Amino acid sequence: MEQRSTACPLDCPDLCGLTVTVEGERLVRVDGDRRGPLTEGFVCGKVRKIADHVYGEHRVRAPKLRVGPKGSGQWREVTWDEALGLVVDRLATIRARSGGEAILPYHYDGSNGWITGYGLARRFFRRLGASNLATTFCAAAATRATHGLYGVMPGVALEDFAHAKLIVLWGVNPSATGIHLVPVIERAREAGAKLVVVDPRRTPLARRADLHLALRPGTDLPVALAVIHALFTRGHADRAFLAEHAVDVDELARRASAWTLEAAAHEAGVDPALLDQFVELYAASSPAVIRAGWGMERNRNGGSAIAAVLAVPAVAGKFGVRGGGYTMSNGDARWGVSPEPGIGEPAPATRTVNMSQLSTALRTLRDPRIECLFVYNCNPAATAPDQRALIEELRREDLFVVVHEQVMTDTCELADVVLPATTFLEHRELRRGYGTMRLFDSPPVIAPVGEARTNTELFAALLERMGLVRDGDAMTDDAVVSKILAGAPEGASLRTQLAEHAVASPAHGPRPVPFVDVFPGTPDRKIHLVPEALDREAAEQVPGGGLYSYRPDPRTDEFPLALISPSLATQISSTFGQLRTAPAELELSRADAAARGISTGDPVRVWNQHGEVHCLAKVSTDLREGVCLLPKGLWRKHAHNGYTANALIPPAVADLGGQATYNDARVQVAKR
Ligand SMILES: Nc1nc2c(c(=O)[nH]1)N[C@H]1C(S)=C(S)[C@@H](COP(=O)(O)OP(=O)(O)OC[C@H]3O[C@@H](n4cnc5c(=O)[nH]c(N)nc54)[C@H](O)[C@@H]3O)O[C@H]1N2
Ligand SMILES: Nc1nc2c(c(=O)[nH]1)N[C@H]1C(S)=C(S)[C@@H](COP(=O)(O)OP(=O)(O)OC[C@H]3O[C@@H](n4cnc5c(=O)[nH]c(N)nc54)[C@H](O)[C@@H]3O)O[C@H]1N2
Ligand SMILES: [Mo]
Repeated sequence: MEQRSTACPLDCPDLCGLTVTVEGERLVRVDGDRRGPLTEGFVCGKVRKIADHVYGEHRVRAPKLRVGPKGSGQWREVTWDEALGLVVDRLATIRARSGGEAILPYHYDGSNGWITGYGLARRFFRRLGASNLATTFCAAAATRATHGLYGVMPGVALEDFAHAKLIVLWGVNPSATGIHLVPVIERAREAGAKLVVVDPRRTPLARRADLHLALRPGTDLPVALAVIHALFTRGHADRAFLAEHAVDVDELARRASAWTLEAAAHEAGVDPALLDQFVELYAASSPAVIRAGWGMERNRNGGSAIAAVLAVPAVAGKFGVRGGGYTMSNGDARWGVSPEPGIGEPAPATRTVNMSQLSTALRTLRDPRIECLFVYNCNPAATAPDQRALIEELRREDLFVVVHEQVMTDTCELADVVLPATTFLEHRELRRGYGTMRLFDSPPVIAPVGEARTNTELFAALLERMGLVRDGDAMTDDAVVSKILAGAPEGASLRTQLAEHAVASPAHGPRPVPFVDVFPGTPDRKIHLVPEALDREAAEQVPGGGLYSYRPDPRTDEFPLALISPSLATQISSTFGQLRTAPAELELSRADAAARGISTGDPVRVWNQHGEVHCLAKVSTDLREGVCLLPKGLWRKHAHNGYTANALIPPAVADLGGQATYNDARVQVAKR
């Protein structure tokens, strides 16, 4: 037995250092270590059981070619040489006949690293002249809003929540999605901090909160604007801070004045007295931190909602003290290096396809139509919107689908070629946290399973076989890491830190205090409360509107219930879904269940104009009336008819960033 150090690059803010026990190059046990500030030696339940993922029956161990009709589950195992030969042949034929844009690379972040998430795949598809992909499943609206207001600037360090006197969890559920923040919140509470949760459902932390605003999904924008309006009109705005650090103050105040607390409370379906309490508590508390999450960006108003929520600490002047301000993505720590130099190829001026509208792109794009979908780090058949239409398109015999994967996902089942991929325990990765401000260089700690190859190995082989390699190209993980770290002055300090500890902090330190140690990354270093670019972009989506203009609830008499799909504690999106045996359950409020004669355990159907899901019902006391829930990340096998929440999600985008609107489904439910 031997213990080795690595880090967990799964899509989670916590970014844990890991101690991995290995016997004969095989994984025996995974524990959290203490190199990062939050992990405190414990690892989440998902990663503790990762051996079931690495060695389980669903693992793809060798390349496979489809032999029967699409989706029939008939495969022939082949050598890498044969599989690569076929892929290269098809790509070359499609490119020669229809142009590179007929090829669409399709990925999100997989394990969130700079090597597998970026890396040689980008170089390969750029050199092919393939279509570009806008990666909009997640954080697209949030990133646009944050960067519009603050530029690239890290927020409050998660470990500094311990200093806060008020913690506001706004559209975020750390009990499932970043558990290492929970003990920090508990410690702050023991020291007297108050807790507010803004979430349509009673999350585990909402149950313990001092105040829970159970608003209707998609109504964060009027609520945040009403809070801003009240801060201004009640004399709680920090005029000195705003004069020094912000622009567009009057314009924000003017736009916010459209919403009184009463009007916003009515729209959100909450008691106005609770909103009033929130304003007074927030104004009176310091340090006060708003932890903004991604639950509120995934609707028609998502971008403006995030912008309005992030404007709140500016208006109230909550920055400048440790534990005060906001936290959105701390991926905005100033690392001074980026993955781009590892690729060495600029993006071509080819067309861009929005990944959240894949069903529409496959159905309607012409000149050229998409003939090849090359999927890696992603499971769109389970995670993309408009699932029913998408699966119809993926079944097309004239669409060539390649999937590089660790396990036989729903997307693999619809592929022509499945190529076995390594997990993060089997390859090197460079990863910076988007919660904790650390950068880990995590080495492989076990031998690759079966014939699994890394993303780098796969795309290096494709570059070579298609004659696309150029002098000086980094072709291995090690060479890519060297190029990334050599790329900037800060690289030298990072290289030293990583060589010594395999973990590094940014130059501003791991716990910068906003407006003391770091300032907005906008050109004038000020907060732009109504950025022109965002205003213009929002106006394109909301005719006659702009930033902070509200689109009302899309519910109709036919489809009156809002369906949300928050994260499961047991998975990361659809990752690890193969290990879930429990069937899909639709959670309904007591009132909505009673109105339909539905009890826990009843088979139900949930439907709208996009699709239909057959599953079991669960009556929940944690949901407000008018809201139902099917979790994100379920696989097709979990529902009785092979469709998940994603079959109910419209292929529409939010007001900013082309963001998917996962929480904008409106549905009807009945007993089956
Ligand atoms: N265990 C686990 N951890 C994860 C993930 C996972 O799947 N499982 N996913 C990772 C990824 S990809 C991400 S992006 C993050 C996401 O992290 P979070 O943002 O915490 O994730 P969600 O569960 O999507 O949504 C959070 C909360 O938003 C609420 N919500 C839904 N609609 C609204 C709304 O309109 N307004 C408000 N205020 N709240 C709303 C939901 O009820 C939910 O409790 O977590 C990461 N960590
Ligand atoms: N209904 C609903 N759906 C949602 C959401 C929602 O709120 N509601 N939220 C969305 C969000 S926040 C996100 S981030 C997306 C995520 O959706 P996806 O991007 O599809 O992410 P995962 O479901 O985690 O699937 C990632 C896949 O990549 C594979 N993988 C991991 N590492 C590697 C690697 O190194 N190489 C290769 N080749 N493969 C690898 C994993 O095995 C896994 O199957 O889902 C979105 N889907
Ligand atoms: Mo995400």
